[in-house]
Amino acid sequence: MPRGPAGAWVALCPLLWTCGLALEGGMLYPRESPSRERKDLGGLWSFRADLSDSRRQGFEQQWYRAPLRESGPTLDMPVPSSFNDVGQDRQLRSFVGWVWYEREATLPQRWSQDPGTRVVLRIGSAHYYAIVWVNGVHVAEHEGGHLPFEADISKLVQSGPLSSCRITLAINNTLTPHTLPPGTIVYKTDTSKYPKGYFVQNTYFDFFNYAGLHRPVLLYTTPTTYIDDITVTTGVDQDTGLVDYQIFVQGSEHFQLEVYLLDEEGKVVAQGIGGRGRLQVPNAHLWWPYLMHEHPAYLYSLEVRLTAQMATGPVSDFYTLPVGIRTVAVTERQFLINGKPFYFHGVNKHEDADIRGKGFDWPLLVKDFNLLRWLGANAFRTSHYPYAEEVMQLCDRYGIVVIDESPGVGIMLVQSYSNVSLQHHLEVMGELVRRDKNHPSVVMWSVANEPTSFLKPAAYYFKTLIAHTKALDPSRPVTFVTNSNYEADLGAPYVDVICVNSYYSWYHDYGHMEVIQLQLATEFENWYRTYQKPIIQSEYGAETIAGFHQDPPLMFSEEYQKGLLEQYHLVLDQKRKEYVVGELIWNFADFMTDQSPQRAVGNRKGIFTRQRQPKAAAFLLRERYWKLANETGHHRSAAKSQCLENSPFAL
Ligand code: BDP
Repeated sequence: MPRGPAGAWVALCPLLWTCGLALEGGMLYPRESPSRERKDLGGLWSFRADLSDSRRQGFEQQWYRAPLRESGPTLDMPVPSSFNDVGQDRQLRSFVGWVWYEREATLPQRWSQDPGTRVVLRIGSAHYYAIVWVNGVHVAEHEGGHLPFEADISKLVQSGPLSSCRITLAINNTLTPHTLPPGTIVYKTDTSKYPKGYFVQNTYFDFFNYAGLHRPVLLYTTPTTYIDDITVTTGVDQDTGLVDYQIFVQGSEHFQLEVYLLDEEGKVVAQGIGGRGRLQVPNAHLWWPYLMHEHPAYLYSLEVRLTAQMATGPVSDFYTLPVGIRTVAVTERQFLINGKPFYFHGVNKHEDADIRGKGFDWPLLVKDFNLLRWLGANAFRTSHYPYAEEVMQLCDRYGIVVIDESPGVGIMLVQSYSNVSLQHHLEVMGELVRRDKNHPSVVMWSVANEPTSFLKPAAYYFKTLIAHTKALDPSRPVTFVTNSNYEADLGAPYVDVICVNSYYSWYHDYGHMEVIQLQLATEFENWYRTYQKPIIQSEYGAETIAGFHQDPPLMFSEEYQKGLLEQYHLVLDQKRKEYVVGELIWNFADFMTDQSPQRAVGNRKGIFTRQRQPKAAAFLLRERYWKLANETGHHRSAAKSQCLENSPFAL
């Protein structure tokens, strides 16, 4: 089915866009095991942007048919990385259309010769639309830049004498009113001002539309009868942990499954057989958030062993899933984890850094988690799209609680509420839940950020979307993040928690920090009176250029950012005794945006610079977050056990 306004699409897209495939199978993170191997395809790939006016030359000339270097000049492109900021070419930085990536992979002989081995190509994320060929044969297509997709390429790699294969991807970063996030292509037709065919891409969100292969690309193997998916939900009954599991197998109907739950010492604490069941763990160690318990983030390992009798002999597959036992519940005024009130004190992030853009990078990730723990942050929201799986794994390991957000940011236009858009959004929620359902750190889904939820079609859209998400995962609350007026918000009746963004004394009443307390308190009261649901201050902040100082404070100075935050904190401190259950600063770090007169080389509302150096506000928040943690009564021992001697409250 064609997607988007024909004019824009026909010019940029060679193929008709399909409406996204229904979810088939699981999306378990590829882990090595005695039955599974993996090969990372990170490194240098060959790259070319299709600069032709139509952006279709690559398809017309079938660049996937032969090595890319044979159809023209190529660049070296690192993977994972955005392609935008690694070069010196202005045209490539802001390029809109198809880019081509290619690399050869050499396979271990067994992979290409053993018919009992299944070889899978997995792309962690390709922004935004991707088509994949292996040795010139089309193997996959995927819409959406923030979730993984796979292709079973066993037949292809096992069909000839070759022990290597050529992987080609065409990736298009064009956004339409029906993509997530949405955007539009606008042709500038006034020939007195613009050359013929001139177009720009407009987006309705405040971050740069980085593109490319942003996350790891892997090859991995399983046996041909294999564990395809596992769903785990957990509960607690007195001191007993309950682990409900469901396992999906592909490749054969005749198999046995054994499951073992191991504690952190490797001791089996429960076991079961069959594709579904409940494991009971007496005196279970619960998964607690960071700073809420002296042993936060306790993870068990669920070892799944599959055996099947095939014509060729017995086959085994092994997969180990980390499992945190915890519960989540929402009352009229509280957010409960393991039955205890949880207060979110944390940040909103972006996947963003110098040079690599949105490219996954371990050093950056570890630095960010070290900063979060230094700050005493216990939570973040994946504003405004799903983050890399490796990020979620670290959240599980460190006890950082996550509000897991879909790429539904910038839903502004009426067309973005159409059935086509809704259908796609439902599919994206399906992909997100499928990928992240087993992470104990994920405590709530956020389906969108700041949609125009006062527009009439928003009522049906959000009712459907939220009901669908709850049906996919009944174990977690669902929200979307609003900045509209409490009376006008047509989605609010359907959410479990009200997440509100506000920028008092920044986007209005410039410089007048004295009005923040009144305005914020009034807003909280209005929301709570109307909906009787817990509230999270899901964004607040001020643009701050590191090193700008003004006292008395002026906008953009470090003093102003601090002063504004302090005014918010006064109100938050009153309302958290009632129904406010969290505060997430906008933003963890400065990040790149589109160019505009409002942005001085990106958004500067970070409490850290883009290079992760603290502004004065970071120290203010650090003091506050450790104090908040202290109030739970657990943090002293928690801080001690995690050797955080340098916390302001260390013993
Ligand atoms: C909020 C948006 C966020 C922006 C922020 C800002 O949710 O994406 O970056 O405003 O203006 O409304 O800094």
